[in-house]
Amino acid sequence: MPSKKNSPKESQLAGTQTPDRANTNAKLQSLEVFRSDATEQALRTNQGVKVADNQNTLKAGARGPSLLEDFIMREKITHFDHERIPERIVHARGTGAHGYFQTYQAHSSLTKAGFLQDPEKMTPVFVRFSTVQGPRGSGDTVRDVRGFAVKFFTDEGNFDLVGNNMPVFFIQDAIKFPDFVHAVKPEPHNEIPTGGSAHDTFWDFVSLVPESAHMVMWAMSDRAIPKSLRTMQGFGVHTFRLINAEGKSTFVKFHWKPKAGVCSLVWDEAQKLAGKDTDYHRRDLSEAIEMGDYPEWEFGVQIVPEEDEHKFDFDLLDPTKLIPEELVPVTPLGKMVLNRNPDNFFAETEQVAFCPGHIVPGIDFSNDPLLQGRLFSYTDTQISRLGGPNFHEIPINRPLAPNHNGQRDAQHRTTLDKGRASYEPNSVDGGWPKETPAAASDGGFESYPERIEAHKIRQRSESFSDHFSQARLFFNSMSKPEQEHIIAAYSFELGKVEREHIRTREVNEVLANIDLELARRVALNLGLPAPKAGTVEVKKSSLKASPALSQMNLLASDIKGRKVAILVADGVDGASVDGIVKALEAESAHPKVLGPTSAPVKTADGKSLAVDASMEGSPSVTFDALWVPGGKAAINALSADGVAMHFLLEAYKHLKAIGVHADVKALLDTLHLKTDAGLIVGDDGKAHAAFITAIAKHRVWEREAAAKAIPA
Ligand code: HDE
Repeated sequence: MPSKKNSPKESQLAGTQTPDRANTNAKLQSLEVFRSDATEQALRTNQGVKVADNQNTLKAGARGPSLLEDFIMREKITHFDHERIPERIVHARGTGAHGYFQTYQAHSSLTKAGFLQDPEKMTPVFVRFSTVQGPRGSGDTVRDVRGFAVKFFTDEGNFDLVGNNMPVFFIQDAIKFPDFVHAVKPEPHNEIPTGGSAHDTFWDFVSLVPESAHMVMWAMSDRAIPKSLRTMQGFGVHTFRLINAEGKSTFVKFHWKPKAGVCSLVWDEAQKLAGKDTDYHRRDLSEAIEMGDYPEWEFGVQIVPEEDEHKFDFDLLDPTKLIPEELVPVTPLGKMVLNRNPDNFFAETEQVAFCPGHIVPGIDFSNDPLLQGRLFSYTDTQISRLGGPNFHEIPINRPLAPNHNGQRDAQHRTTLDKGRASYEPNSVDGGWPKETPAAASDGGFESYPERIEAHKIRQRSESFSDHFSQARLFFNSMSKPEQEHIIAAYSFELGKVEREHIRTREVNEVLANIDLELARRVALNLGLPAPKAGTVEVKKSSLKASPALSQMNLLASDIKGRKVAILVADGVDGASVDGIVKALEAESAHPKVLGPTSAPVKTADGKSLAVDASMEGSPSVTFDALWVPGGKAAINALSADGVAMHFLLEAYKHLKAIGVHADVKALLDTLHLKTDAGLIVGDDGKAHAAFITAIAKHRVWEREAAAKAIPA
């Protein structure tokens, strides 16, 4: 369990409170009158009547029939009968958190957006992370793209940046989205598989639609099995515009870079976690916030001046392309900190309604045809999901900025509009509410007056026709272990495809155009004939590799927030446990003492040592690293305990840092585990330091070949 509890108010108000910060928080809190607290309140009906008996239905006699007049029971059951709302068509499984955004400085040369001007200002945000394919109850750790949607409650209205943890997308035109989603969703006849893309219809579609090649490569990479939501990058994907006070437009791509570094699960671990802890990612996020380990991201933009729009060997409007950071580095704008868990999952995380069309003055769209389609889809889908056009009145969606206009009525309207005029212009209400002319700052929203002279046609731009060069760039930018994981992922997924012609098409017509060796290896694993070189002439990318794409280059240098299991049993050396706990806590990591059961164990010197959990209840897949302290009797007990042995073998197989007391060496030999850069034997300060260094490296990649032989 998390140790340092943080009440919502405390955590929201955490940090040095400048008057402005306090104001922002106070303003938010004062607007949150809808947060209901039942402490010391009587149980009442929805009509406010106090309830005397919440245990028994009104009946004719103790053993008689129930009476229709029982309005208390009827109200309660009727409400219950309607508790569910439709889940999101995609991104149904998600989790959210509150926090704030703070700009580093005024970015007035780029944009007039108010929340990007004053470094003292804290703009409240609500973030929802999600998977794409699975339903609401599906596993967190499946191979999938992750949604990364941020709602900024700015003083000038809500800005929703509805992005993903990958910088590109599967398709180029919104009209293909229903086709893509139908293909990736479970097969229609048996609704299998839940949460994944390893099935015929997905691979049928993507092997027929080569524009998906780049994004499929990302989905087969380690990015699709993130270690935690806190270790994911976020991307706005499309090119947007920022507009400054002079009306000057600049193209940008939005980026979120996590302070905790970028890292992933290994595939076997991800699969096991989907069963052992379906809630692994949402639990990690909410516990981190509870413990005060507030996740933090740097917000940045890649900036492309208008005049450079056509200077790249791809089209800025094509959402299947990224701008390599080596060509245009990310300029940091500010930071986002998540510091408050929702009080109510349904009211906040489920009812939050994002829309890429929610922008504020200083931000504008590009003509990316995928983005343009999204501008329609999100509001439309909320109308059926949230039951009408008033979803902006649901507390979590309400802007902090006032929102007076002539829109009235419809289902679930909660605002009581005063005045007679629900039209504009009017004279009966003094003309209010009135338009605000666009201005350098604080003016009304004005679209960027882009000049367009064109024919009305259904056509894909020729500049969107290169589908393989960035997929190749991505593969070439990966480290050896990352490339091996990609090969394994294609082999695993295509191995689940029943129709051979689909497997063959993906290998010969897609993979062979990306990289012949990749295609050859996958073909070998599938028992297909060796593919010939691809027939598509692939544009030469100006870069051989983009190091910014490899997660190996994106690790954090510290071990802050990492979870370390310490295995104990009766007879453990108490001082040995103390030593490692102190060393880890000094690095702000979270050691957890695990015993054979949840009961305390006896140390070698007869003291009682409380354990945080049992090894079975907190399996190795939920930890970053493992330590086995000294104490001969304890080591003997662990050696005879299958759960403990499995724990050790599995941590080794998943390439985690392991530190053991010298007395455990014999056991390592029995299990055929060889010491390496991440398997440290010793119990002194030097061993502790080596262990901490190994944890910071995240995985012991050089162990991967040896780990394959481990049956765990
Ligand atoms: Fe979405 N998407 N999407 N999408 N999307 C939805 O909106 C859609 C796309 C993304 O946590 C839906 O409220 C179309 C790209 C996220 O609530 C729906 C197209 C990116 C979320 C919808 C796309 C995204 C959604 C379902 C192609 C990354 C979850 C429920 C034109 C930049 C937001 C809802 C949350 C959700 C439509 C493509 C990200 C159906 C038509 C590209 C993070 O409206």
